[in-house]
Amino acid sequence: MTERVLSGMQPSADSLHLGNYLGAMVNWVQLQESYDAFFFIPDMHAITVAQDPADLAERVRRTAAQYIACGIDPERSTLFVQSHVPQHAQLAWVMICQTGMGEAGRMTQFKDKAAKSGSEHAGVGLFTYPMLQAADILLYQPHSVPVGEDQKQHVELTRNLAQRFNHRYGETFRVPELAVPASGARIYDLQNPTAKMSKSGESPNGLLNLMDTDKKMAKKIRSAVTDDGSEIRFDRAAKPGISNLLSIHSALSGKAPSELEEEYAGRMYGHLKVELAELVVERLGPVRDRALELLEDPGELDALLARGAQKARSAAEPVLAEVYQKVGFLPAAPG
Ligand code: ATP
Ligand code: LTN
Repeated sequence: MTERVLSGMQPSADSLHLGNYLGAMVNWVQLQESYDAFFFIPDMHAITVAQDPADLAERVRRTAAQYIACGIDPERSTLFVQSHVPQHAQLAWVMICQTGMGEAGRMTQFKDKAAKSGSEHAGVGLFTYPMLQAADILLYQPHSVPVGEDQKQHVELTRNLAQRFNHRYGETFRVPELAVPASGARIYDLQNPTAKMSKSGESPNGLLNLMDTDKKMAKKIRSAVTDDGSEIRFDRAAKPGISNLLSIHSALSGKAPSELEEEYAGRMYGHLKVELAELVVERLGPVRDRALELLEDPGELDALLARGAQKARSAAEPVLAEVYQKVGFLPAAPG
């Protein structure tokens, strides 16, 4: 039987960014070739911070369109929206009841996000976010969960919860492996190249969006912050700006940074920027155009997501039923 993988990205902006694309999406697209892949849009996670309702619905569609435009094939992979599959919320409750206050309080993403909103104002949803994520994963019994470095702690918690449940109630869950891809590029902010590129970064020019116009993408690359000196060399500590541009180039062109150093020996920063801008536009322009094309027919997108949700529910239903039976819930009589 083909092994299964599962992952998701929050629909918390109008566009995915270059970090999401090179750090995760490119890897997902490859994985669907050899795995039974489940990719979903965690809209329930998105509401752990305030979202405008109309924006959220639109962003879910935009995220789905971008998944597909990047190469996720909805025929081959199961592509769905989290809130369309009620078993996620149902299993999340059971997971919450297995989790200790102490271990939940140690989650660094929770601590960071709670600090940002001022701990008194942080919603309880932020606290239970990792247990919902555990439910997302365990419902589908995946062999592994391809995520970035920042999600490692949540997958570790998921493994602990699976083991704890199995121990308390008898073998039920497969304990998933953590798959942080070694090849997944870590992309930094173009204006502040020691911070990771993120939707919540400080300068809009530091964030390269997949849905940006060609002109905007090129401009952001050309105005990226560079370092003192003039040598084009990969050295994360001494030359964070140039190293970031070389990483992006390397991830897009498939050339190793050392090869690029040779290619750019004796040339100026400006040359690297101009050529990288062309490469980015050449690669991401068609992705954006395809996403926009898909968004012209929201009915078709919704239908496709409905088919994905159906497939996901069929996989999730028996797992939740087993969990309910194991914890001792009285089966509801039919009718
Ligand atoms: P936030 O604005 O909350 O920081 P984000 O931009 O980091 O969000 P997520 O939705 O948390 O995006 O991440 C989706 C996926 O993209 C994860 O697997 C994550 O590891 C990966 N990812 C996000 N930013 C980068 C980056 N700068 N470089 C490489 N991978 C990234
Ligand atoms: N927390 C993840 C998104 C996410 C996820 C998941 C990833 C929610 N549920 C299950 C993998 C598996 C993020 O912010 N990137």
